Amino acid sequence: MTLKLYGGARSRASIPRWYLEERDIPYEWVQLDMQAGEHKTDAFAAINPFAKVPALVDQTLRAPGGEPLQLFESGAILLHLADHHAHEFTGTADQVAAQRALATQWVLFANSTLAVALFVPANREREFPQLMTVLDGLLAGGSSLLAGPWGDPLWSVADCAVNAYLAYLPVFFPQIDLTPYPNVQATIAATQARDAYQRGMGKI
Ligand SMILES: N[C@@H](CCC(=O)N[C@@H](CS)C(=O)NCC(=O)O)C(=O)O
Repeated sequence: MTLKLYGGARSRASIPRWYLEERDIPYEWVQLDMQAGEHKTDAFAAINPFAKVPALVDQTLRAPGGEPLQLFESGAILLHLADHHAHEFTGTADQVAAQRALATQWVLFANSTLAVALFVPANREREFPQLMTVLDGLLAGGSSLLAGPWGDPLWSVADCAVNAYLAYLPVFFPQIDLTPYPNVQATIAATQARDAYQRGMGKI
């Protein structure tokens, strides 16, 4: 298999796994037993020296040293899959550059701003309502965050990155009242109903 995705149960590796399932990209899933410390072995350190999942080994490309490309950070993996394997950014060179820039913006927003607002309790109180209010407006009508005249108007790597975190909300924070954010609630329901989400991510 040319793509190997390393992950663990209930880990962020489900996010790139969802993307791979959504785009029908063949891959091998390597589930590490993190309880048993399998992510802390020398063998895995050769793939991600920081001993965290997800990590991807892509045999279709070579790193500068000649070895197969190895990537860590879920956002970097998502953007690589979208760009190189799903060919998600299309059109003229300028359109591709704009789509790639916007996709990068949303993936970094999801993994830094949104993730920190959700998972760091102090930030959750301070930042959560403002972020949710803006997202709720942007998600009105069930539109893709990268909807536009080019690209897939229905679903994109930006939606994968952001909606994965939104769908974490009822799982990890069932006490948070989402009724002030009906479009976020609808997005979570629509996300959970996607077949590829259930295959890739539903096991969290
Ligand atoms: N920013 C990283 C976070 C990676 C991360 O913290 N992964 C967790 C699982 S969700 C992990 O491997 N933790 C194991 C450890 O820190 O020992 C990403 O998005 O990939």
